[in-house]
Amino acid sequence: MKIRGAGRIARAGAGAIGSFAKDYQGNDMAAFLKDLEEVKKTLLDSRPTAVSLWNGVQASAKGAKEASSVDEAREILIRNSERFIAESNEAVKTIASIGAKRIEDGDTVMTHCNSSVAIGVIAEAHRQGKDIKVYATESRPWRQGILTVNDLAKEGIDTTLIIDSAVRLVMKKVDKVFVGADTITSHGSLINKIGTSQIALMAKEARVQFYACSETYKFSPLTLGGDMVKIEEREISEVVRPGEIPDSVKVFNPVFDVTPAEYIDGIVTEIGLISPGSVYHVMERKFGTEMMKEW
Ligand code: RUB
Repeated sequence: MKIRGAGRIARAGAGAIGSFAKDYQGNDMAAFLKDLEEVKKTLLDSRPTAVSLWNGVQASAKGAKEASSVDEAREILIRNSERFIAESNEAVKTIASIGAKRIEDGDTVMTHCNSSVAIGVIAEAHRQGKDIKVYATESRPWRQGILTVNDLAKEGIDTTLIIDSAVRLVMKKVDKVFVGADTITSHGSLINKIGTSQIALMAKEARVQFYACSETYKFSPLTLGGDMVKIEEREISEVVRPGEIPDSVKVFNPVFDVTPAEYIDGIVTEIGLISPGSVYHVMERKFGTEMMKEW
C-alpha cells in the first residue's frame, strides 16, 4: 500500500525489472534467467488483482531469453522498462484529453476511490475552463477518497466528499461517473475498488453515464484464457479495531469488485473511447493472436 493505484503499481513493477537489470552482477545466462523469474514472482505476488502489474512486468522482461549474453539481456530489460514507463505516463495524458471531452460545462461528476487516471480526466476538463462539480466517495475502509479530494481541491475544483452509503442519494445530482480500473476482462467487465459495481448499478438506475478510465495495459489477456481475476482480500484490522467485536464474528474485507460490461457506457483508453464489447479486438492488436493462444 506504499504504492497504490494500478498505473503506479505497473510502473513500479516495470521500474523494478529495470533496476534488477541495472544492478545485476554475473555473466551466467542460466543464473540470470532464474533470478529474473524469482524477481518476477516476487513482484507479481505483491498485488494479485491489478493485471497492469503483470503486463508491466511481462513487457519489461520480454526478450531476455533470446539474448545471447547477460549484458545484452540487461540492456534489453532496461530499454523495455524505460519504454513501458514512458508510454504509461503518456497514456495517462492522452486519456485525460479524450475523457475531458465527455465532460460538459455545468456537469456534476462522481468518482470513487483514488484513480490518477480518472482524476486526470476531471482535472483536464476543469483546466479547459469547464464549470464542474465533483462528488468523491470516502472509499472505506482505506479511505482513498481523502487523497482524491485533496488532489481535486489542489486543482481548485468544486469538490464534495461523501460517505460510500450516500451514493444513491447523491446520484440524482450527478451527470457522469468516472472511475479508474485495476483490470478489464476480455468480456469488457471492470475490476476496480470495492463499491464500484454498486455505483455503476445506481448510475444505471438513474440513467447516469458511467465511464471507466483505463490504459490498455490494464486489459487482461489472462482472462481470455479463462483465468478468473483474483480479488485481493486485506487485513481485518482495516475494518475493526482489536477487541471491538467478539472473536466469533468473521470479517470479510474484499478490496475490489466486478462491474459487468452492461453497466459501462464507455472505456476511455489512450487509443480512444471504446465500448466494453471491443476489448477483445484491442487485446488481439496489442498482445497478438499467437501470444494470446499461449494463455
Ligand atoms: C486503487 C483503485 C484505483 C485503480 C486505478 O486501489 O482501485 O481506482 O487502481 O488507479 P488501491 P489509477 O488504493 O487499493 O490500490 O487510475 O491510478 O491507475
